[in-house]
Amino acid sequence: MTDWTIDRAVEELLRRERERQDGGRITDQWPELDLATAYRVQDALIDRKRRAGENIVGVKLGLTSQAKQQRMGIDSPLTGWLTDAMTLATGEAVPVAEMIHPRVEPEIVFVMGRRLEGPGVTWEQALAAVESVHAGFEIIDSRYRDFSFALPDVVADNASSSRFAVSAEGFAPGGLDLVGEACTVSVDGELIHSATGAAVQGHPAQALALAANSLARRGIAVEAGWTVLTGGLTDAVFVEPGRTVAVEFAHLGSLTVTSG
Ligand code: 0L1
Ligand code: MG
Repeated sequence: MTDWTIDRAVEELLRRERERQDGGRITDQWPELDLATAYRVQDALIDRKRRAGENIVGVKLGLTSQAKQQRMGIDSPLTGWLTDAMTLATGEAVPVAEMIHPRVEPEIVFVMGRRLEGPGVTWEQALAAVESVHAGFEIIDSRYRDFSFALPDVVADNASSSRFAVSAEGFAPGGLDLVGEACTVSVDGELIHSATGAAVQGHPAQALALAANSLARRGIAVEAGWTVLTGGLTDAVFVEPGRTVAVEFAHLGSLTVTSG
């Protein structure tokens, strides 16, 4: 019989984040932690942050591309919460001193024009609810040693969320080929990864539909005005002091990641 509870898991994950200390998988000690309970941990963790003054500004998808799924050894997408405290302004350096082992990954980002409520949302309906499409990146910073986790662990850990940035310029979805949209990730000018929007569930709007449909199981809708990160197109790269990561999209624009 385990002595782990939702509250204890929340405390442990918040402590690791606060003290910049990673640790073992919760599922090693709490093997019965199932996905539904893991999402209750995630929601309780975000409630703690909200009580401390943070506001929800959107939702993120994770593990929506094969590159990410293969790297993490998990073949199922997941969702997590974005809060205003995670936002990086354009050009703002990543505060690596506040983090454990940050990595950056490129994201196609939607800003919602209309509320989207599952179940049964199709990718076409999802895309029709989007106000604008942006280039973006996410800084992930798992509270687990070496980013090693099972699906319930990473769900409980709010999908490794840490920071994110979104380009100021956005584009109406109608005029874009999001499947063919090309993206590269370079470190100090050296090309490390490339992909197209097809990497994200075949079409990034499929990821948005997936978010709406899976949030609906918890009675939650994707709200108008929310930011949605559709999931890393490529594997993530470490953010290291003194190095510059460039995330460049063919039509959505480019962002630079530095650390400070
Ligand atoms: O730590 C991770 O890689 C899991 C979070 C998923 C990030 C993503 O695919 O966008
Ligand atoms: Mg991501």
